[in-house]
Amino acid sequence: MSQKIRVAMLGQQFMGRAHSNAFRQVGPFCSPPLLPELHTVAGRDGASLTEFAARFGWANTTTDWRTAVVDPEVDLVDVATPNFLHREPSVAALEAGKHVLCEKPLAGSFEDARAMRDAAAAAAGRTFVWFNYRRCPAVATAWKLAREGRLGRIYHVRATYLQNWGGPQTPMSWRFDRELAGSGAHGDLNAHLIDLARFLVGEPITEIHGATSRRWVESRLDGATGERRPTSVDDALLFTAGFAGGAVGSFEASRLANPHQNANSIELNGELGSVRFDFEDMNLLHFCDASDGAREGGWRRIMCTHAGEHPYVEHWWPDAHLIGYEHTFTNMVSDVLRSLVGEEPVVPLCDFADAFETQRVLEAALRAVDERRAVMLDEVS
Ligand code: SOE
Repeated sequence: MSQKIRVAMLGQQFMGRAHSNAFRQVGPFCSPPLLPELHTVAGRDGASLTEFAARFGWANTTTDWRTAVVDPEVDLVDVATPNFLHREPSVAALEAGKHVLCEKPLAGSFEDARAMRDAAAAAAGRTFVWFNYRRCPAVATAWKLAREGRLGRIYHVRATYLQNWGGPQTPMSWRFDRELAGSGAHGDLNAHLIDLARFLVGEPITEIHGATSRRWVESRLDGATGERRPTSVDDALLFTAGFAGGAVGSFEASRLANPHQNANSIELNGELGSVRFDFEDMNLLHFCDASDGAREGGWRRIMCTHAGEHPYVEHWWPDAHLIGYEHTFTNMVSDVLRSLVGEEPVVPLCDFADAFETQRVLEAALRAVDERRAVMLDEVS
């Protein structure tokens, strides 16, 4: 019988649903050493919270997150709130001795991210950030190939995260307000790309060059007031980067990139091999082995659906059956629970210190845009 870990989750929107589902699925599918108990969900709107809790199986609700994060019955706090509301609850939970799981990016502002990193360094509890795409079997396979030396020295990284939901018809929300979100497509989407690039290459990004951003939609309808409100974030932000080992990288995030839906894609070209992943075909990894030579060389299409060969597949269906977005969150909870009892996660987890390194890159790119110059990462600490 696995021991329980009692969870309080803050937030009941999209990520609240994704995380709740993961906490519920992890037991039956992944047989973790600890079983999450859905203790308390906190949210601002009491009426919808009751319905949410009943739907996902949370035992208690509260509209006061402060009580939830210090509740002595809670072991782990999951922060699934908008970016401006990551710092306060995370720090309070760490000070109360809890483990903290926080939604990406680590924070909206660099200052908040720094405070969170420092609080984590001083705390007894463990920290984790929901960079869920590391746990697609195809991405984890790419990571293993890179670690086994199959790519050799990495020369190029090409990363694009393209979505199409950010047109003028999309109403105002916290995501379009720089005070609340920190940035737009950049913090939302480039955060994933930077995390994946750092994770796969295994080297820090040391310099940012050639950054530019655009905001095409200047105001949006506020559903609550019926009036238009000004937006203050980027709709797209592109930059180029250099890695410590000499690789170069290009990064593109856009919310107005028809016809892409959730095209989170990354390609690494190395001396010995290349990999390419696109979330819109998430079970597939393209791999090129340079030793195949000119006659037979090219991309191999690897369906990452074989237990024992491809990470995480053994949790799910018989070989060759596909998995989806929600599984990446469950795979992550499985690794978090294993890590909490001292077991190795299938691929490395991201803690606040690691997510802070991604936040430094986000911040450096913002400065590069604002100041129209190259920014070295050692300027950003
Ligand atoms: C919206 O752009 C969003 O939901 C992001 O916030 C997520 O992190 C990404 O995984 C999917 O798109």
